[in-house]
Amino acid sequence: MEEYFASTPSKLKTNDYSSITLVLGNESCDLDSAVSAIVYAVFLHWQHNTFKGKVCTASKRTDDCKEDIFVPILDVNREDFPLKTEVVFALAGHEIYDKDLVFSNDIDMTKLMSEGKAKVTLVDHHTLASKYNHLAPYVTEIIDHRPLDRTYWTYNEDVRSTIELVGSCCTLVAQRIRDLSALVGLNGEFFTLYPDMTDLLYSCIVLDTVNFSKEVNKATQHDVEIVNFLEDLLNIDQREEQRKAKVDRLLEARRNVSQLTAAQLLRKDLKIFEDILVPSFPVLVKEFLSKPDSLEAVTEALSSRKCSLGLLLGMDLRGGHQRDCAVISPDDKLAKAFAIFLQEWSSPSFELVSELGVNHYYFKQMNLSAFRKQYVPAITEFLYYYKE
Ligand SMILES: [Mn+2]
Repeated sequence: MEEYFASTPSKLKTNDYSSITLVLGNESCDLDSAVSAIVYAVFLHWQHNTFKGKVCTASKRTDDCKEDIFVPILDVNREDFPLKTEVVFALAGHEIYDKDLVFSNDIDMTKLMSEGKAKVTLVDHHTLASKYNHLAPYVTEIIDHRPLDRTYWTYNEDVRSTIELVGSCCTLVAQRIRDLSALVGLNGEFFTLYPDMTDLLYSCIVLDTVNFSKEVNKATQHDVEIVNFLEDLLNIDQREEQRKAKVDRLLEARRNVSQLTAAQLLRKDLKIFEDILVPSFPVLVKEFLSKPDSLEAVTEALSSRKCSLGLLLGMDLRGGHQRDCAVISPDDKLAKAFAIFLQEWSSPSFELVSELGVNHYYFKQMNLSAFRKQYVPAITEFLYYYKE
C-alpha cells in the first residue's frame, strides 16, 4: 500500500504514465464512495503490476515502458475534505491522508480525456453528475448498489457493469476483487497483501448497514456473506463486539466536528432558499455560536452567497435529544420579523422557546420531530408574503 501511495500521485503530477484509469466515487464523498474508489484503484494497480509482461531496459525507455496508473478521485474539493469527518477518520486510521489523495478540483478531467489516454470507472453511482456528462464515452466499468436507472445511460455498449441492490457498494467492490482474483488463481491474495484495504471495506459495510440493523433494514444476504469473508481474512474473533465497536467509532467520528472551524461547519450541510441561508449542524447552535468567530463566519457566508437572512438549525442526538435554532441577519428588523414568524408558525408548531441573544434570535426547539424539511413550508411562505 505504501508503494502505491508513494508512486501513483507523483506519476499523475508529472504525467509519467502510458494510460490512466480514474476511479470516480459520487458527489457526496461519503465513506462508501471514498473507500470503493480507493480500494478498487489500489486493486487495479496490484492486478496490473502482477500480470504485466513488459520488460523495459534502460536503452528502451519509450512511452511503451511507462506504467498504467489507477487513480481514485474523491468528488469533493480538497478544501472541503475535512467536512467529511468519518472519511478523514477512517482513512487516517490506515495512515492515508489528504496529501495521498486526489480530489476533483486537483485535476482537469476534460483535458485528461482529450489526451486520449484515460478511462473511467464509476463506483457508488451510475448516473454522472451533470458537470461530468462529457466523461460518459470514457466509462468502461460501473460498480454500484443503487436501483438501475437507465434515464441517463449513454455509456458504450461494452461497458462492464455490476449493479446490485445491496447495503454498501463496498460489498460489490469486494465481490468483484474476489472474482477477478479467483479467475487467475489468486484467491484472497489481494486482501491478505493489503490488510488496510480489507479493513476499510469491512468498516464501510458495517457502517452502511449500521451493523446489520433490522430497523435500518439496508443489509442484504450478500453484505453479510462478504463481511464474514473479510472477517475470516482479517482473523477477527469476537465478531459481534468488533462490529459494534467499529460502527460506534465511525458514528462518533461523523458527529465529531470539534476540529472544524465555524466557516467549515456552515458549509457542512447547507441549503439556500432564495436569499435565506439554512445550515444544519450535527451539534447544537449554542455550541456552534461558542466557536471563535462564529458570528463573523455567518456574516461572511451571508454576504458571499448574497443572502440576507440565516436560519441556523442545531441538534444533539446523544442521550437526551435536543434541538435549537437561531435567526441571524445584518438587518435587525428583518431578523426580528422572521423570528416572530417562526415562533408563530403552527403547521406544525416548532415550539420555539426564546432565549434572546445580542444580535441574533436564539431559540430552543421543543418540537423534536421538526427537521429542516419541516421548516421549508414556513421559509417559503415567509419569502412569499413578507419579503415582497
Ligand atoms: Mn453507497
